[in-house]
Amino acid sequence: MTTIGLVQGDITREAADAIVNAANSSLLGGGGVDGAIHRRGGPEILAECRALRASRYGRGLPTGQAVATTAGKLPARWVIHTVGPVWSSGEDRSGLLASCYRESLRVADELGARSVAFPAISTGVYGWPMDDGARIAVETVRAAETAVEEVRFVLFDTAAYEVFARRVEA
Ligand code: AR6
Repeated sequence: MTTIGLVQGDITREAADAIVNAANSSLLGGGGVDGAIHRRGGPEILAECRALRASRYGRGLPTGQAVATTAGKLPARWVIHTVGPVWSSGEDRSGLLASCYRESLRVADELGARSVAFPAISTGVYGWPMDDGARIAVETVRAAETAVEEVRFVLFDTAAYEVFARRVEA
């Protein structure tokens, strides 16, 4: 049984076995969560990302998939990088967003991680509406078959926290 917790704050401050990065296919950094993780985690994370690009992911990490690196100086053992879909009003990409949560938990299981902190994937630069992003996040984690004992959603602001809280209570 996986427990779901909610925290308002900066995910780079969370102590968990693994924290999830809302990355892009390049794995080479960006803004939002991704920028904060590389800034605070230090150059070791980027070095492992570059090595992944030079080996398994020559063409980048596909949307909906996940891969782990060290967490560098962050208070976690691993960063699990996943690539959310860009929001589209014309096309339903929710399967890809659900896949980010499912695949991140699968990677966490491979690592032996027991606690995982997630941001609200795709709800920033990638434009996904917060309420729908929260619905997919909570439903997918609840349905996942995983040995992860604790999933914590780390929401940047009060509004996002309240949206997630309503979905968790629903
Ligand atoms: N801690 C927790 N949540 C945060 C933090 C933080 N430090 N910073 C932002 N958020 P985003 P995406 C929230 O844009 O939409 C990057 O450039 C934010 O308010 O980080 O998946 C990547 O390189 C929002 O609710 O990720 C990609 O190119 C949520 O985290 C692209 O952005 C996700 O926002 C990915 O876009």
